[in-house]
Amino acid sequence: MGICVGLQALFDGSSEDASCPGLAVVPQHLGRFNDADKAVPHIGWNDAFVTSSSSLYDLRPASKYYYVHSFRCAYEPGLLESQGWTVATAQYGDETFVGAVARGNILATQFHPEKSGVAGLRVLRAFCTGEGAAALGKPLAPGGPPPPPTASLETQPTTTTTTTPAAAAAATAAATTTTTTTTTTAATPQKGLTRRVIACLDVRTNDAGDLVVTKGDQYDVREKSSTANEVRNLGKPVDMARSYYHQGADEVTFLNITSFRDLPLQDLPMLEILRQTSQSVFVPLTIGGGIRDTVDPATGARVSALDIATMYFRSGADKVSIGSDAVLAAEAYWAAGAKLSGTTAIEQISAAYGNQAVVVSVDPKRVYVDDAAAQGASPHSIIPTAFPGPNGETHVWYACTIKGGRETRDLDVVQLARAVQAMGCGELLLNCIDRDGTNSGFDLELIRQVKRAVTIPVIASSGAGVPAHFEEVFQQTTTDAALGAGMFHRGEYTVQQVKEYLGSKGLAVRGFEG
Ligand code: 1PR
Repeated sequence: MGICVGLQALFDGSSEDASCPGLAVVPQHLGRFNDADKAVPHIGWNDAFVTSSSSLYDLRPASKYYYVHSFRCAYEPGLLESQGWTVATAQYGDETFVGAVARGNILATQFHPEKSGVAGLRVLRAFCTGEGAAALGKPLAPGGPPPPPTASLETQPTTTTTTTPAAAAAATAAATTTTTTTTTTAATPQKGLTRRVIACLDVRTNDAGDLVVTKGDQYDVREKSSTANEVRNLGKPVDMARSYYHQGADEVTFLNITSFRDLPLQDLPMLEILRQTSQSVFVPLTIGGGIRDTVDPATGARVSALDIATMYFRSGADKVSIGSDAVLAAEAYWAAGAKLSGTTAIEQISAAYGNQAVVVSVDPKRVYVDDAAAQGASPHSIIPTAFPGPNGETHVWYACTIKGGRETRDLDVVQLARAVQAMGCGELLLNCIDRDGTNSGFDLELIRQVKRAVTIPVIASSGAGVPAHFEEVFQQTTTDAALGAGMFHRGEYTVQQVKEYLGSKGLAVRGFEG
């Protein structure tokens, strides 16, 4: 069985590296997705439709599977089938590509079954039990394929989250023994890539030494209502991640928000959080915080960003997210005349694990300028804004910050985005300090500006307060995904409610299969 690049290795070869032949088990060549009209890598939940009405390791037409890749086998109708392969396909933009192939005892999937929730676990079970091989290619039972889930949002558990730590703990405990309700909206699942909804957990140690999920207002995570001014505690990371998985979150992101000052090597609880989460949460996990070259203060040994990323991957992460270090690397890139050094964390990690494994988390802040200044010789990408500054300024540029917004740099988001894409970053997590925790909606002007600058996928983040904000960002920008934090942590809305809302507006979403 081959998964993702494991499928690709079975082919003749790939334009990814012309000098490296494949195993040639499947006689076709792979090429890169065309990024003229869509973001590449292709990241998210898409179909695996069997091209014949026959069985292929329990793939189901109403299910969605998680893909993350830049290279693909373009589907040529009938070609592989004529050689005895059973084939499943998916569509991205105007390209139809091979999502899975099987013949004899060989199964290869371009998607990640281990990250595709219950739909993916069914494929693994069919492979491991031998049932998939035994049924391969046989006509499906009379009545067609196994009955599709009742809705594009299927049977889903509901959970409650609340604001106090004690109640949050009770609620997250309840998440493991959730009440099940059946959703009956949006009866026809939509084809193609779905809108990704991501739950983000900012994690840090509180004053009592416990690792907690917290949430800031414009990055300030300390309670203002109490005299103790303690770190806001919204619950336990693993329990909350599990709860969001059951609500249908398409990905879960952990940001270790104080690791710019603490070395993750010594942050074993964070690694343990990843290990525990990946045992029961079968969607992609991203981890950010402290990924940079550093020195272990205990031993004096140099630890590379690649070593730290490797540690995170081995603990269950699928992607690592780089914040502060990416800003410094981008500054060096432009100072060197847009030349790659080959030594940055982004370059090293993407060379070892692929572009799709490297996310850059951006923490930009609005800098207002008036029109006259906008016409001047500023090196920054200045745009008009519908939200004037405190002195009526009509234009804005977005300055990158480091160390959790504590330090503002003379680098704008467009400069950062272009530099990190050149270095091999596969996706941008685009926060906005001005909107963070405000519940006032995403900064659409920022998102549009960054989307225009790059071809890699962008995750819109900061400001979500109601499900309509997700609809707004998907309808009014070309963002590839949208992320929420506070509205989920405070129990105001569930991920499921956001998806139901998007579904009711005609946007394709993945339903949770329980
Ligand atoms: O710089 O590589 O060590 O990474 C540190 C990481 O920690 C960065 O990704 C940075 O964004 C994050 N971080 C640092 N300080 C904070 C903080 O809040 N004080 N959190 C922080 C960033 C912002 C979002 C948040 C959205 C959505 N969190 O991820 O989840 O704004 O919030 P909302 O929906 O409630 O508005 P490094």
